[in-house]
Amino acid sequence: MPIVEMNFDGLVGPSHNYAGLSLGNLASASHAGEASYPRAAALQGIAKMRHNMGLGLVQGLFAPLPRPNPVLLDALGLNAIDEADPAQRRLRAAAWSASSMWTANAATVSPAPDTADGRCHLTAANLVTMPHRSQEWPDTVRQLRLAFADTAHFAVHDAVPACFGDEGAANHMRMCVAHDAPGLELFVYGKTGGAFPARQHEQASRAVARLHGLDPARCLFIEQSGEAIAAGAFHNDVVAVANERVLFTHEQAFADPEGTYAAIRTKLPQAEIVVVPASAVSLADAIQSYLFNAQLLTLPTGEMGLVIPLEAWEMPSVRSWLDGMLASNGPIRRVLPVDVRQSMANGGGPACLRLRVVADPATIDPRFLLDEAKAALVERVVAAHWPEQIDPADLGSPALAESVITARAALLNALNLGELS
Ligand code: SUG
Repeated sequence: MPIVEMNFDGLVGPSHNYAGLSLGNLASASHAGEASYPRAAALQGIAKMRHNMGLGLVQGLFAPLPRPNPVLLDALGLNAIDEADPAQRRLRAAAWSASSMWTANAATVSPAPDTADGRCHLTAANLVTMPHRSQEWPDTVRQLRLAFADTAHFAVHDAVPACFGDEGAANHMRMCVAHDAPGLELFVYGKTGGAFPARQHEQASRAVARLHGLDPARCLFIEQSGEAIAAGAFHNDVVAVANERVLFTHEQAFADPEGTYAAIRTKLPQAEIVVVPASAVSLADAIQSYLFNAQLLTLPTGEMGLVIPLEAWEMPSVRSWLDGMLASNGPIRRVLPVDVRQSMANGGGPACLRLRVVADPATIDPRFLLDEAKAALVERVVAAHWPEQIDPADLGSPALAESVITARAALLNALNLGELS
């Protein structure tokens, strides 16, 4: 079977909530303290997966990680806290975060055509900049080693050391003439010193490239613009996305846009770079609408489609730019809006919710691949077990903890994934 691009979406976990934990993520900050709707959130995510399967694409699924996380609660001495202390409550909220749903931050993936040993390499992201995300990687790597257990085709690496922050595929893009051809891997890092943290460190990106055995001639290390980070682009995938020969980017995404485009064109002469100017869509509108946090997909017809959040479709500046693009003769031929509002309110659009893996589906543990019957099964588990609503003040409630733990156990049981219990 040929190697193809697959998208592995993280199922929204039963503890999905708005605790405002992510400094520099404007959506997370602006929805802090609101009630969340885990059941509706997970159903929205499954509907997106079904939508993309309906386009004729291979879809995968990752299970939520254990929450509240007993390892973090023990390690930080949070099993009995002073409820009057907001700092302790905030730390406890970290252990409840369902942030592993954003699988674009699970790992960086280099497909087999790019690597020295001809295997697909995955390095789990350490996510050290945000405490609530730094707890993810040991459980993430466990899941990756199960899904990609075939060591003839995959190598799964532990996260790079915590001295260098790594946010995974959200700060990595791959360009190529076709998914199964050797690619140009673009690593985007930030420089510290701005109003918000720069989460991706250049040395983490360089370490990942070495671990994956990439050819230095087919890698670019690109500085993200400080302006973009300060405006709320806490990951590069908030302002740029690539697929095959196309890079779709806001003009203020990179510190040196013209130099970046020139370097890409030198290494990949077939590259088509679609730049959205700030005069058409401001950085603020791009970040609020999540236009670029889109899935740019090659459809079975060969044309490219852009799966965007409804928020982007509804924003007048973005809509008029998209209408113009569709009327032109550009490489992106379809725009496909989806509703992931519950995730969006925490800063997670369609692209955050998926990890792209280019490989032969037959080499992947089938329990992680989705079809219509499995989507229906997961929907039934969610409908039966996911809490309908969580108020951030409920975090810490033993009854809620019990129902969240039971919900995940029901899912693992339904998917026959007892190894992850
Ligand atoms: O890391 N939000 C996530 C959103 C991740 C989006 N991923 C990509 N851009 N690929 C983050 O900031 C919010 C959690 C809270 O506030 O409770 C959160 O973690």
